[in-house]
Amino acid sequence: MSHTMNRREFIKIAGVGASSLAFATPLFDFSKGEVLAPDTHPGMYSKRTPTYCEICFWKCAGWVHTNEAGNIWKITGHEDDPHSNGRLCPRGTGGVGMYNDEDRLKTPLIRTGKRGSQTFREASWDEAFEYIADGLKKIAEEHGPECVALFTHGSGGTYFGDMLKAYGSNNIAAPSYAQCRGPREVGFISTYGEGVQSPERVDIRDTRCLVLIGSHFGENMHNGPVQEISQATGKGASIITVDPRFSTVASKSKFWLPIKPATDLALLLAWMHVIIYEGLYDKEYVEKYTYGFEDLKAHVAGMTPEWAYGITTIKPEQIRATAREMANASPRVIIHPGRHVTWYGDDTQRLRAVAILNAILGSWGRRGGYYYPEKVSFKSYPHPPFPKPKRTWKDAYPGQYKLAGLALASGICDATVPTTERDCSFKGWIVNGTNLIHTLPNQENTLKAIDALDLMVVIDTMPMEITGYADVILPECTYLERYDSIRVSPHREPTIALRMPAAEPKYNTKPAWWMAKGIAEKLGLGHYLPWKNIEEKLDWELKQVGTSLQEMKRIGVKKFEREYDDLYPMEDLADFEFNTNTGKIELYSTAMEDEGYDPLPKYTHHEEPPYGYYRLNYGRAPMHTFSRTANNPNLTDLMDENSVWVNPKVAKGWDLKNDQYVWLENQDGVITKTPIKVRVTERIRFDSVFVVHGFGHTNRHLSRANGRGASDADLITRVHTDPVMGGTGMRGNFVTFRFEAGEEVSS
Ligand SMILES: Nc1nc2c(c(=O)[nH]1)N[C@H]1C(S)=C(S)[C@@H](COP(=O)(O)OP(=O)(O)OC[C@H]3O[C@@H](n4cnc5c(=O)[nH]c(N)nc54)[C@H](O)[C@@H]3O)O[C@H]1N2
Ligand SMILES: Nc1nc2c(c(=O)[nH]1)N[C@H]1C(S)=C(S)[C@@H](COP(=O)(O)OP(=O)(O)OC[C@H]3O[C@@H](n4cnc5c(=O)[nH]c(N)nc54)[C@H](O)[C@@H]3O)O[C@H]1N2
Ligand code: SF4
Ligand SMILES: [Mo]
Repeated sequence: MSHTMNRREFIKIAGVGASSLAFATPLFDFSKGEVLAPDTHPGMYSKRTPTYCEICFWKCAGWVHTNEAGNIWKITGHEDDPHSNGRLCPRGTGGVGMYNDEDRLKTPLIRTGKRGSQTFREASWDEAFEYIADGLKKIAEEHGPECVALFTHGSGGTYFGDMLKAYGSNNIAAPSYAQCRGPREVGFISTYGEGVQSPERVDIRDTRCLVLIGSHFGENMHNGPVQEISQATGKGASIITVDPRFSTVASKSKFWLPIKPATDLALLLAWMHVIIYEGLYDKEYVEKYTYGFEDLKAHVAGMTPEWAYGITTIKPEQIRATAREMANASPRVIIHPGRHVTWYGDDTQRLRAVAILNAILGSWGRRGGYYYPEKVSFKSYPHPPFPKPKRTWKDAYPGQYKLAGLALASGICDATVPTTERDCSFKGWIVNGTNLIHTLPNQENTLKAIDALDLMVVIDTMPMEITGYADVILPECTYLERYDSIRVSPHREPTIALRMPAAEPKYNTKPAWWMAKGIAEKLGLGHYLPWKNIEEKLDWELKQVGTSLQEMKRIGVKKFEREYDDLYPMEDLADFEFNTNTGKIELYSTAMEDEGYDPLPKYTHHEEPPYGYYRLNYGRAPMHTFSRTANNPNLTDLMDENSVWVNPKVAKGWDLKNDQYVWLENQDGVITKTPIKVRVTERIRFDSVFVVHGFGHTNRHLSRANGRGASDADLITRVHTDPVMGGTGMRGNFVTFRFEAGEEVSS
């Protein structure tokens, strides 16, 4: 029997019934979506090895099953893992497709033609490392090592990060900050002195009311919350969804508020108004824990539901009814902070408003609200202290983005484009597991930056848009073929998980730790990564917490006792000092005030689409994770292109028909590189269109993804940068329809 699953077998394992597949993806039924079929192939496998999933950043722990021939044939969830509870989402199950993808990068490549011309020659690992080390040494001599940056999203980043720090730079940026959850962390830290973290510390399981502002769970398939939403609604919890689009979860909600895009802050302030002026807030909690309540009360005095109606198009009685719904559930209510929150440039302030609303309802530190997670404190293998860099990316932005807690991927990109204002720009990029061309807004700017580089190294598993611009491409083996760092993430119970190889790496591919160590050695910096191999490193680290590599290979996931027995420290109003300037939950933020930002969130008006244009809205589909899965044979089988959602009124005006292909053109005259299918649907407002991110690839080596669907990233040329922390607001772009292709883009 072949070890590669056919479509029917795959669907069976993913638990996606044929009937739910008959619906378009957004109707994915998450109540039974991720249930595993029992082992239907007795005797089919001889072995299972532990892993954690790399298909998205929820990092579910699971088991990789290999058959007698040593081939991987399925992946299942790990029953002891709080991220997966024994069940994987369809993407996680489909991870096998990543291993089997015949388009994978197969050997190191060195560029031979012009940058971006996609002409490479095969190289040995030694040759590739030599090339990289030479390039890095030259940059260090001419400009200083601080002119090299690492962009990373994914597990291997730790190793390349250590290599970079040993070299003398700490410019390490992940797009999951400035293009994703950065504003949320800053908004919550400035309110509670702590961030939301990942996995989010929301106690959905025990909530009575879940408020989702944009967060489109069910399409956003993060496993834990999707499962907990089913649990909570099963116990009678209500959901309030605020979304201009009728999302999957909107269809399961008691209230759906189809808000006018870009106006959420007005709704949040009006909710505060109702809750405060109707006396519905948690008075004891507010009294005991918060700072600045009277200021907040005065601030929202005029922000009535009638005021907000004019802005949001949500009727005053709807605003009141939903505010009361939350208050009735209080403190077991969650105004969910969302995850991808870089929308309009005032995102930290919007997330501050979310944080404040939770505080006045007393949900932080309470059951059914926000819990206090714990993680295993994990020592890493000893190494000499890294040299101290003389400069960091922040020096490029004096007086700006003062509350940014992590490096900005977009900030480093901008500081790579040479200008006369800066005396030094970035000269070298190491790009690991992030397809920056589709990930950063403003592609033209990204390409300008790349063009100015002396060295660009890309570590990836697949030939993507970004690999096309590399000087050196290092092919990583997939997560199913390698060890990585131990997963240590905060949860209700501290838990660790092991990833180990379930099969030999295919082709001439290698794991990140091996590459980082090899490059460090070529640079004469091998002593900073002093372990012989990863097994030795992991075993040493695991022994510090009372386990071992041998034990973890057997059990995969290990739970630890909590150090503090305080999952809900504010449940009974016990004394608590918050890590803020005042030691209180700061409704009025002194940290924001000290840095010159508004201490209380204000509504600001955002530009609306001009006549004939529609706001470009984007999101997720349950079967895909952006670029990561674009070419995955199991997942392209389930969804192989995206479509543009168009309201029937708009479709009529433009005479658009279902399944017709069009191009989208934005306010700056930029046209999608590829055409996209029209989907006429009432589920989107007349002022917006919606596309799923992750399609419209142009790398011709992607046999399944190339030219399928269109990319929202092509159209995000306008960026509204958050002054507080540098997040890139990407939803202020407007598009119109075109019936022919733009001019061929030269590369
Ligand atoms: N299947 C799958 N799941 C994923 C991912 C994936 O790629 N695939 N990616 C993961 C990652 S990295 C992240 S960050 C999360 C992102 O997931 P979320 O945090 O849920 O993403 P958002 O972009 O906040 O939400 C998208 C929704 O916001 C709505 N929206 C657009 N504009 C507005 C507005 O002005 N106001 C309001 N209220 N809503 C608006 C859209 O209609 C859409 O339904 O998903 C994660 N889960
Ligand atoms: N236009 C637009 N831009 C966005 C978003 C959006 O919705 N629309 N979403 C934003 C959000 S929320 C986020 S989190 C970011 C995500 O942005 P990215 O993390 O850049 O996401 P991907 O585009 O999936 O890039 C993943 C890359 O990693 C590679 N890869 C996969 N597995 C491995 C591996 O094991 N090892 C290595 N070395 N490489 C691997 C894939 O082949 C791919 O090239 O994008 C942000 N940018
Ligand atoms: S949610 Fe799905 S894709 Fe993400 S880690 Fe879990 S199984 Fe993998
Ligand atoms: Mo994200």
